[in-house]
Amino acid sequence: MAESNVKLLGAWPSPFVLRARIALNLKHVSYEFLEENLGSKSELLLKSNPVHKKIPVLIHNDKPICESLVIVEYIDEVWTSGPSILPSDPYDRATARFWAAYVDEKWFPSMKGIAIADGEEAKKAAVDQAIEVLVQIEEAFGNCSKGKPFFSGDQIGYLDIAFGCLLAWLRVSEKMNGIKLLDQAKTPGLVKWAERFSEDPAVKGVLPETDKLVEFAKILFAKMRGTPSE
Ligand SMILES: N[C@@H](CCC(=O)N[C@@H](CS)C(=O)NCC(=O)O)C(=O)O
Repeated sequence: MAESNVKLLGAWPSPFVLRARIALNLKHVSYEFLEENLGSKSELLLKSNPVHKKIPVLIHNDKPICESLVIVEYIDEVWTSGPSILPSDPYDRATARFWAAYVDEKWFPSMKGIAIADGEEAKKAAVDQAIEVLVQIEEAFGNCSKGKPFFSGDQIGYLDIAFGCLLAWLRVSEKMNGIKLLDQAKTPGLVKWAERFSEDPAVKGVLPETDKLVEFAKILFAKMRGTPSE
């Protein structure tokens, strides 16, 4: 159904914005995407998210909803005719929320740790630490998916979105550092899951291309380290 009253404030490289986009795609909600320049935030963004001033912000019927996982839950509750994003069972729902919080608290900082690590030794320590986190997520995948293709079962759901939005950045990290984060030996379930996730129709058109993201990342990481980019 076409929705003229749905706007998303975002930016193409943002993994958090991707969560909202995938959720809207899963529910077949059309929306207006407003690309933000984070170096010069729009009045609309500052007015819509005055607390954090961050993207994504979903604006539905002129009302702003902030924080990517809150947005995903909102989309699930408002557009009930599409497939459910959160599990229907309360225990499964609690488990999915637990692991989504783990992704934000552990996996996102791990990737950032690799990006800003200075020197070979620090980089190796950051990569080892990131792999430990991935091994935990691999175990969660086994428990949550119960042998099905996605964390949520037969189709993409809450935890797939929460973790999958960082997949393009994971590939960037692998490419820029010449490392393997997802591999057949330690995370075989996630290797297969990542292929399926990237190919899903709700994801395919919105997951940023690795090479384009690498170019963006070079500039971003140089800024984070305070050094000029090559
Ligand atoms: N916890 C937030 C994180 C959002 C976030 O960090 N967004 C970044 C872009 S990826 C942002 O808006 N940064 C701008 C800033 O920090 O000023 C969420 O899940 O929505």
